[in-house]
Amino acid sequence: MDMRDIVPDADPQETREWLEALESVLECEGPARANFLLEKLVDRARRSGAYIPYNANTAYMNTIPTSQEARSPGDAELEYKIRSLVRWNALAMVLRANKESSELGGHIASFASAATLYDIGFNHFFRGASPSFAGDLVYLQGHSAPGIYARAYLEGRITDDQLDHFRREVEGKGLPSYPHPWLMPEFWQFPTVSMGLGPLMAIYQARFMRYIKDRGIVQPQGRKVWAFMGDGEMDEPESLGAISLAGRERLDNLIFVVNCNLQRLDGPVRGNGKIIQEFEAHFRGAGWNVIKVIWGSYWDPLFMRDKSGILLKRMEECVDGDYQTFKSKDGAYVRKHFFGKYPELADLVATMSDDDIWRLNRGGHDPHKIYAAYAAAMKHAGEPTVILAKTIKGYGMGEAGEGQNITHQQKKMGTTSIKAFRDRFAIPIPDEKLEEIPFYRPPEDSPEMRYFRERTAAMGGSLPARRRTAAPLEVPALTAFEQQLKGTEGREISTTMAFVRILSTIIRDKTVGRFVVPIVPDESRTFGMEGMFRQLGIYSHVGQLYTPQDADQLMFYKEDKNGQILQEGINEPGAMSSWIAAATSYSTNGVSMIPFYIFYSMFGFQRVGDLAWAAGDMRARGFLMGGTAGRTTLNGEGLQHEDGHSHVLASTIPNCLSYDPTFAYELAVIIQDGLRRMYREQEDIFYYITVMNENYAHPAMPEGVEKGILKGMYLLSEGRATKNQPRVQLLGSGTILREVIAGAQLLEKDFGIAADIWSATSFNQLRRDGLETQRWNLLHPEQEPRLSHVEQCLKDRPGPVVAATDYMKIFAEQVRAFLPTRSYAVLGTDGFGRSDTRRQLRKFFEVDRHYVAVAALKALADADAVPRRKVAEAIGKYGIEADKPNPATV
Ligand SMILES: Cc1ncc(C[n+]2csc(CCOP(=O)(O)OP(=O)(O)O)c2C)c(N)n1
Ligand SMILES: [Mg+2]
Repeated sequence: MDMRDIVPDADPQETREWLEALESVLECEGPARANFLLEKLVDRARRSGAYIPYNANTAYMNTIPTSQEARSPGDAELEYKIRSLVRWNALAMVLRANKESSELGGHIASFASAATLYDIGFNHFFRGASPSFAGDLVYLQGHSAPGIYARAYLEGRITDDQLDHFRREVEGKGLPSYPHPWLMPEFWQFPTVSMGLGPLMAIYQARFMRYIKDRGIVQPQGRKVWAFMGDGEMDEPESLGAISLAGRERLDNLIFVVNCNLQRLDGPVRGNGKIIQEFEAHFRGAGWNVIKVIWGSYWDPLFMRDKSGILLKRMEECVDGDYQTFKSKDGAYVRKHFFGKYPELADLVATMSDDDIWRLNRGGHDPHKIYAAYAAAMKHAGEPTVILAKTIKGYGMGEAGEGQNITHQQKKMGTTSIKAFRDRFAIPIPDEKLEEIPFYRPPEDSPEMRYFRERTAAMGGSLPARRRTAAPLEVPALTAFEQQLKGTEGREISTTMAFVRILSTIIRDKTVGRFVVPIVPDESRTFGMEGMFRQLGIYSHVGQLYTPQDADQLMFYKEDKNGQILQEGINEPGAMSSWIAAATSYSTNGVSMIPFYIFYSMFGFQRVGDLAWAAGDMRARGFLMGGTAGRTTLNGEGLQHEDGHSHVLASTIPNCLSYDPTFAYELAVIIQDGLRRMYREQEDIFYYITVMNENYAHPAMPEGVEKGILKGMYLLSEGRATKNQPRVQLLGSGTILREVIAGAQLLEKDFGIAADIWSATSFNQLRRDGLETQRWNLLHPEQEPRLSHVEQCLKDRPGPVVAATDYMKIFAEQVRAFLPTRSYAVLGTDGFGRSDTRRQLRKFFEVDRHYVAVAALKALADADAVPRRKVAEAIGKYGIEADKPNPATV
């Protein structure tokens, strides 16, 4: 028999004696002593060899006993009225939008289930920002947005007109579907609608809050991070993936609220199980304080009267599928199918009417139970808290959706349902007006509005609210990077090493150094950054409790309470979430931080693309450094590691600027300008910069190239200026620029062709500039046409254009549209990577110097500038196999 099976009570007399003994300990000596004794008993049983299965669950009841519930000091009746109005306006905005056009969509059922959870938080727990307090941070469930707008409407922060333009943003006054700081930069803080990212980011936000406190950058304020999420959302690996970090780090500044309405979009979350119990086990195992809010106050008297435990037994045996069905029916159904299972249980409710039974509420709809849970969470020290609140999806929607599988998608309601909703929540709108579904805001001097204003003031201000700027930072001038500007004088180093030196310079800077946050997944040694462990320390809230193995070495593994580095382990989504917390610190903490997240470029956008998108939406400011980049530059690591497309992915994020520099001085110019734009000018942009591990000599910066570096292309060197000599324009980026330079030498030496060489630091930026120019020209047909940067560079430079990079051809392809009358050939690394030496890989992918030369000759031959046989001659001379398989497809 499985020990977890429920066994009948073989000796009730003995059971009673044990229970009485326990009760007396609880009464006389308290719960700590009771716990001690219970643990001792279990331990003794285990030591004697008895198999006692581990059970991470407690009974399917509220965690906080009725006798210990903190009581709300608020006016429950007024709060109910206000909450009802918020419910109404949230519903009305979705229904009105969909009357206007059924294209618009929106959600009613999710907020309907969560309204009380939010309301108690806003009224009593979420503290707004003031000069002395930076504000609590609240991650709201994305598709509950209508409810949040509805509250802001009552506050007067959002107008009727705005509510009426929910999901109609193009004219400029509308409201975004979901929380998007990009679209409402003074309102929304956290984009949460991509399920799973909210919980993950909230955990790292709480940890980052502690990091800046431990490092003395901000003073302790007792701020909290609250995160609301759906029970269906918890199936995302991101949602639960970092809960052990929160437990391990004892983040008691973090509170999760999981709205367990038992449903997701298509149907039940766990029809055959109990989602609350499942979560309880996960979170308890991960070291969280778990507060279950399952049953509302109307159940309390039943629990009191039930001496045999039959009620709990029935509650335990029902699965979520049953609970959902009960709430989609009525009181009579619940009497028959829930209570009716056992005559003794049916007796318990015999004197109650069907309406009374129907009124037996769930914990997540009971303001008293929620208040008690939140109050306990606020007080709890040493662990993060999760509140598991049981609710009904579509609460109040009645026949139009309550507890029904279709409810998530329901954006329309018939007049009968609207009327029922109005009556249920006593909304003062007369029958004849119901058709219009008008918004309702009580008069300013009504008791509701006075109370509402009072509560908001008591909480220190309104939420959500977002700060757009922080004090600007005085960033180092370009001259600070003199070492990179003057080149390496023949010494061969990688751009990764150049970057580490640039980073050290910034960290040493007296003004901005302490705001730098170096973030690494388990990869510092790969990038030659291990020297920073000792120099800066790896952040740990507890410091270092052990003597590191390499303590006798110069660069030992130093963990430190004041450590500056965030070493996230093998955890790119976590590292990215830390980066986001730091990159938005100007807004959330009022202090600009300068995060550099250095990662294996293949495990960047490809792995955490959705977080990078969220970072764009959040107006993150910081640097993402894609290390070991380039499909043929990272040689031995093969298919999974060789990145030939991260720049293509980076280009999809509108406010991400990406660069593929070759030389140390380019890197210095880009980073310095990034510091200036993000931290002095406070532009909401972030950078993706690739750095490589190939060693070569770096020249000194030519004069006057800074602007070109930043715009994406500048003239690196000119071909010989002899008259009538065929000429080509060669573009290259990253390490492949060096193949382009070598290719130019071959062309000159072997074929007498002059080549101008361009360093194309950013094809992505060139494309953006080109598109903007094209657009302007389209809309201003009678004005002097403008030239894109590519055209400006190349207009007086004759000959076909050839570009080569270590990325897919589409990367350099992007500028073709801006060279309409020019021949333009592109070399790139389409296809899966493989392991070999750099030389072999570049030959395989057809991006080496020989291919550069052949491509240039072919373009010249097509223009009748050289005879066609010259191309064949080059193919022969350079040993190119004409019929080799296509690297893009093998
Ligand atoms: C990554 C991602 N996948 C899918 C969706 C689409 N989606 C929006 S809400 C939803 C159901 C949410 O269910 P749950 O988390 O239980 O929240 P509830 O609405 O029940 O409160 C889905 C699938 C999404 N927003 N993000
Ligand atoms: Mg749900």
